[in-house]
Amino acid sequence: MAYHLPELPFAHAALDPVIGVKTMEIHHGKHHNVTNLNKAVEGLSVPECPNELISDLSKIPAEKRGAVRNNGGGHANHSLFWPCLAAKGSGGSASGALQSAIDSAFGSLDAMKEKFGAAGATRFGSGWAWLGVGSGGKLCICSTPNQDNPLMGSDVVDCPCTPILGLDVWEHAYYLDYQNRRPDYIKSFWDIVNWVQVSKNFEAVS
Ligand code: MN3
Repeated sequence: MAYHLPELPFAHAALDPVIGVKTMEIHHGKHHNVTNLNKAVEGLSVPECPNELISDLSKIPAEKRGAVRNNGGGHANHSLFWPCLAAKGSGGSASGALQSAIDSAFGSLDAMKEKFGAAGATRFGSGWAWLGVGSGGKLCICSTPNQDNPLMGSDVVDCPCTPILGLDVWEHAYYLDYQNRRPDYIKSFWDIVNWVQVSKNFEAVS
């Protein structure tokens, strides 16, 4: 069993200028790397799906758990992230079901964006902002440090849920394009969200 780097569902230049070609080449080609994950799980019987792998870290031997948390989390996070992006103008809009869930949880799409943006902007250091489906099927927003994922559960994260949209707020995700201006990156991110994919992710959980 070896994990593989998923192909990008678009060209490296497709997201320019929101995310530039150089950032995409380095981010997908270098930072999203499964080599250390495959080393960490060598000899273990592990599920093929990275989401399943990170959902129960207690199954991983203690001496490898930290490496699987970091590298498995990174693989799961980026594997969700790439398909949630699309060239400006091509991402469509939220399905009726997703829009209703957003309205009921946050009041409006704009209110959701504001809360999500704040989660990403206030995450100290490296991490992710998430829109996820929590207990009772209600949408929630949170952020996690490093490569933690809300699927890791309440032992690891303070916002257990199933993410349907994630935003990488590590500096490697935006520094070439925005330098220290993380809030500008987050604001521009909404121009390249693939709402068709996010709606599919929502349906798969609901
Ligand atoms: Mn990254």
